[in-house]
Amino acid sequence: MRYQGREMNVDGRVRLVMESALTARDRVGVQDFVLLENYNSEVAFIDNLRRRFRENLIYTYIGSVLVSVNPYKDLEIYSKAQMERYRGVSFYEISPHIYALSDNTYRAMRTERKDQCILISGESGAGKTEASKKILLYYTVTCPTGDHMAALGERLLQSNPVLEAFGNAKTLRNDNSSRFGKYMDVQFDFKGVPVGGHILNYLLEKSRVVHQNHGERNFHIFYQLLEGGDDDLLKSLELERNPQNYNYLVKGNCPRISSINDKNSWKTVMNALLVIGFVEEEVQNLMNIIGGILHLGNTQFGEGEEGETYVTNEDQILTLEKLFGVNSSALTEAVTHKKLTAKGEEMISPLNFEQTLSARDALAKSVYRRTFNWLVEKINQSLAQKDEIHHSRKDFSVIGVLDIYGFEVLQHNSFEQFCINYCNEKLQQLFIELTLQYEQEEYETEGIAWETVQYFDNKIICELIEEKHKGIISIMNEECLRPGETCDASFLEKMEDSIGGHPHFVTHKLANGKTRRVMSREEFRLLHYAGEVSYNVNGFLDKNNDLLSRSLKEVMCQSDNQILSHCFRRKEVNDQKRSETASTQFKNSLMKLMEILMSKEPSYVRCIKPNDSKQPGKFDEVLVRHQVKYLGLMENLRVRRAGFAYRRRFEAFLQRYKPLCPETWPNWNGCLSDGVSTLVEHLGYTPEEYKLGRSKIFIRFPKTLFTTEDALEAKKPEIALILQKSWRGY
Ligand code: AOV
Ligand code: MG
Repeated sequence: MRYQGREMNVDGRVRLVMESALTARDRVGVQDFVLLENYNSEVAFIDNLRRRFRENLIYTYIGSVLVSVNPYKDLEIYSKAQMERYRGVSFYEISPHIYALSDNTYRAMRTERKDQCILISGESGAGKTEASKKILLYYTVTCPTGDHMAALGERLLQSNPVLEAFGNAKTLRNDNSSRFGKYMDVQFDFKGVPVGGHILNYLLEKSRVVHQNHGERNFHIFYQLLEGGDDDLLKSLELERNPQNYNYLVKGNCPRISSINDKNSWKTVMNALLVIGFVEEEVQNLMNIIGGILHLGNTQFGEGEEGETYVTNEDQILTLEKLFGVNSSALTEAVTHKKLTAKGEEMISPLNFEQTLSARDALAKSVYRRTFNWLVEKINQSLAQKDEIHHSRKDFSVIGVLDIYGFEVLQHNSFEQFCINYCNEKLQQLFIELTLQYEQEEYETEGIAWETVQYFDNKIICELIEEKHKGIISIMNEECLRPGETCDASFLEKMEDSIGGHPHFVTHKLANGKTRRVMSREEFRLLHYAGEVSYNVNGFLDKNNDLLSRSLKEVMCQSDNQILSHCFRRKEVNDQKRSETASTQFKNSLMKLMEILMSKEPSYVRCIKPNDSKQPGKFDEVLVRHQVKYLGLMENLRVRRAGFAYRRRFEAFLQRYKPLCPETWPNWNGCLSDGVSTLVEHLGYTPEEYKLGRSKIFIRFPKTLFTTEDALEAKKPEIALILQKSWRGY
């Protein structure tokens, strides 16, 4: 073997690689895209990703942004020993890693005393949730622990299996797809010890409780319970083991998946609940609810001569009486009738068959969503700082990790996909604003002339969705609130009337009054930043209204099950005010989220999905190119380079390269900027190769740096000799 190659880091360090054939750079590519010779070429960009992916190097930087490609196999790069390698080491000194980003963020929080956040984005199945778990693991393992904080780390970690059991499900895109958005704060005291945590959750896709597309499943917890729950528990819940016996679990026709072991997961979840501090009674109540939902789904109805409905399997309702802790006849009445108040008088009128089924499903969805929120609340209580007096708000800093549901295009897209994709638009917007803004600010503060880079700003799509009065959400709300007969079709018409000409909105109607034949009359299409998605409007208004009848709320708030009585409050029943629509609530919670993120120093992980078949080793170039495009990675790189490939504070630059110039070696006693000037002049840098800012040197081309590094490498033996001599007292 002989020395043939090397891998170079951005700060110029060279790792010698012994190779027999290819040079290392040929084989593994560059670890930071800014070092690509041809940084304008998408081909070169993707080629670099592919080379690295082939070598199991799934991480690559664009400056400080971490790009990650899902390997779809376990790589041995997440051990404790690996964590130690990255601990306290400068970002660019060793190969890119999620641990490097985690460590860098942690150190920035400590040294700059500024709250940080890590934003993880990418489409469904790209690896966001896995990344967020690795980050959390890194902090719980490497951060110092306080007296009672070892337990906190464990609780932080254990919150994941619980939330995933209740909030994740198998979809066509991902066997463990997050069906809720999650923002988790980890709070650190002044010594850098994690002292608390807090989770904000966003819009759970609750429609999954009652319906799943073919090839998809309900939330994991249902299958875990049936597969893993012991005989006594199942008996107490009157459940059978076979998921196919339950209406709410059969729709997707895929009860088992090879990548998931429900039995083991059940054990993990039960243990996690224990660690977090759930008591036995709470776990029993929780399972009563999960079992109850399955029984609710199996409740069947008949239709009477007058069109009224009645329950045909009374035994299910009796089981529900036990599990939900509610009165069975009150429940039956509330599912099959509605209460109306006319002229101050309360009247009861029967629901027809369809209405009864949707009342039943609305109850199941509402119970599940509220229980999920209760879980998050309980976890938050367990993660809250115990020592409130010593940790007033000023005393601690925060690292927030955002892991949301990724951009999603399905065969049939509905209200849920609309919300998920809207959320992704917002996040992309934030990325655009902050990365560009940050670069601009840095050039401005350093007094460097800035060259504008063209990029697609998705603000126009965000506005199309959320703008007051004119946006899709406003139009949808108006239709929901308008008295009289409104329906999904009238919502579509309203949109056509008011935003029909928008460049990112398409329906079957063409501007010239003709019809676009390829589109159904029930669809509207949005040209999202990440691609086109056709949404079917059926169900939009109902889902947006998200109404649960007053009678059902009344029954539920009298429940003996303590979780349910906590989730359904009498106050809500008495309150005559109409609650906000689902989309308005979601929009408002996203606005708040954006505020939280804007107040922190952001770091980014951009996740890429290498193929659609969840397979290791397969790099689907078309798919990857599409993601590189819409994530704006090329623009990101161009901005970074437009730009200078490399920037370094004067002292660091001088410290590293001063041996290359007799005037700066061994010490430079003048001002730093003059020292750097003297050094680069001696090295023969031309004016277009570099610029000096106020505190940093900016180098335009990677080649300049490579050459300087080569020179340093060549001089190393000589420097070592001099140093040795000086130590020996020569
Ligand atoms: P997502 O969070 O981005 O999708 P996940 O993080 O759940 O995607 O990743 C999907 C699957 O890919 C995981 O279950 C793993 O099998 C595999 N995977 C991802 N990252 C890694 C990794 N670093 N090493 C090994 N395997 C990995 V969604 O939640 O659907 O948007 O809503
Ligand atoms: Mg996820």
